[in-house]
Amino acid sequence: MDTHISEELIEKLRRAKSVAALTGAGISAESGVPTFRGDEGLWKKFSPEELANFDAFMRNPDMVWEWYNYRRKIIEEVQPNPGHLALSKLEEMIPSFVVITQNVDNLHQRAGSKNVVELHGNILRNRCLSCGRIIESETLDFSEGVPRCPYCGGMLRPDVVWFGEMLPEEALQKAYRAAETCDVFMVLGTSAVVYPAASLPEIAFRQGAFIVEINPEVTPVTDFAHVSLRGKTGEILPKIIEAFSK
Ligand code: BJW
Ligand code: ZN
Repeated sequence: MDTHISEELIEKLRRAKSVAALTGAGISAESGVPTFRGDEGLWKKFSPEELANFDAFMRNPDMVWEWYNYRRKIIEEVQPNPGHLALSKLEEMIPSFVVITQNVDNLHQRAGSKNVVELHGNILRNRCLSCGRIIESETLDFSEGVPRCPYCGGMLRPDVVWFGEMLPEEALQKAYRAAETCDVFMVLGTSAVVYPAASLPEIAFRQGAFIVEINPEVTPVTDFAHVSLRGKTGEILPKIIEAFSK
């Protein structure tokens, strides 16, 4: 596995005015949060495409809620790992730094990152299908099945983005702007197959940004990344900080 941190990479980061980091489930894997794809990522043999869509929710809301409750419980019990913490340190070292995350687990914020763009929502929030109000997770009541809105009695759903749904407009615009203007674009722990997030590394590459990938596996980004580090973000990102700080 290539885990060598080159002088070129550190030099690019030192000179960068603007850095964007796109993160996926892999960055939270070392905290103990399951990823989506691959054998270990599947929940009760369902793929994320089968669970994370509105039709599946309407067909079987109890099952989809069971999946989210299972995941929320894990997320509440785990801690940010050295990968999350390294990104919050990088934010302090680089003039403009943004984390663009596909994760809904809040771990970047808990690690201290301030400039976080959430592309796929947040599992700690819920939304009423009838009146659109946002309801925090602590107040949910599952005693009679699918939780209901305390204001209008409508069905509640997690405030996340499912397949076939639009991403939050402001978050998406911020992400595109960062990809279009950054000097270095980091792709961290994502299989980079879900759009439109998966288009961001390519947009950054086409405008001339230096592309750095960290992932134990090959992804579609590997083809055009300037540097592909084959390892875990929780191990490699702290080494980058160490080399950067010397
Ligand atoms: C480690 C590690 C360690 C492990 N260190 N690394 C063709 C072109 C363009 C678009 C489409 C298209 N066909 C279909 C579409 C649309 C669709 C799409 O992209 N489908 C693809 C599957 C093809 N996209 C959408 O529908 C999106 N909306 C949209 O496009 O709106 C416009 C539109 C509207 C109507 C019709 C058509 C278009 C919405 C996508 C929403 C995705 N939602 C989910 C669920 C979010 C809520 C939740 O969490 O429950 O988002 S699905 C799931 O996948 C989740 C993730 O954010 C997302 C990405 O997964 P991620 O993070 O990459 O995880 P994994 O598991 O795939 O990968 C983990 C990686 O980590 C692996 O590579 C490991 O090797 C690595 N790893 N340990 C570093 N320690
Ligand atoms: Zn309501």
